[in-house]
Amino acid sequence: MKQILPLYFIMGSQDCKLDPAFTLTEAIKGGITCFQFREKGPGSLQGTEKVALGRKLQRICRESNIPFIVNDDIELANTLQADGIHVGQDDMPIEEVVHKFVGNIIGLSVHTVEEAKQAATHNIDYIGVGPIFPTGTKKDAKKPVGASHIHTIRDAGISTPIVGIGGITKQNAHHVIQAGAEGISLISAISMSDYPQLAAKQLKAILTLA
Ligand code: 3NM
Repeated sequence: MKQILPLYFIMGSQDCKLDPAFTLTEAIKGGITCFQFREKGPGSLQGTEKVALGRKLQRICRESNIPFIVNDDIELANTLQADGIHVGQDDMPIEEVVHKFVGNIIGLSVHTVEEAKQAATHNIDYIGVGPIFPTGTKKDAKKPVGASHIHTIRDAGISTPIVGIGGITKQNAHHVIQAGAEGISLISAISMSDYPQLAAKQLKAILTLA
């Protein structure tokens, strides 16, 4: 997990300023360590179009040995034989995900220390803690918790690998790592950039310095 989590890029076609396949290819050149396909919310593709884009992006990840994780959709994750699945608190119960998903990586979004404790009792590979900072990408995001929340979760004795999520940019990424997270996960800082490769490279450099 320590190699997979540092620069975890999440994206769906609805998040992209440029072409999704181009954006992902550039982000990989820039040094992302993991990719999550999150085709969700207003403007997202459905049905066969969603599957086709998933396949295309998975192929790009495979060529560069980047883990390909599917957000929320267990059927798609199994159809594509994805490397992992990521679910939120309101998605399918985590016991069911652990039982039904045949790939290897399972990630869960948590907001509170209690949810992080619960996650630690299951076979979860990492937790996504957020939103750390205000985000405009997820319309129903909860109140930002701040980077110190990651410290609080660690102080509660939880050792599950953590990625921070929500509003992370090159200006604030170091706070997330310094608070004890194994990685940063983000959408718009790369997907909305005119230069996704450069955006990823700059974030990667910050991780090395943090
Ligand atoms: N989940 P950006 S915040 C997908 O708090 C997602 O669980 C969140 O997008 C959570 O990097 C978020 O553009 C959006 O802020 C992250």
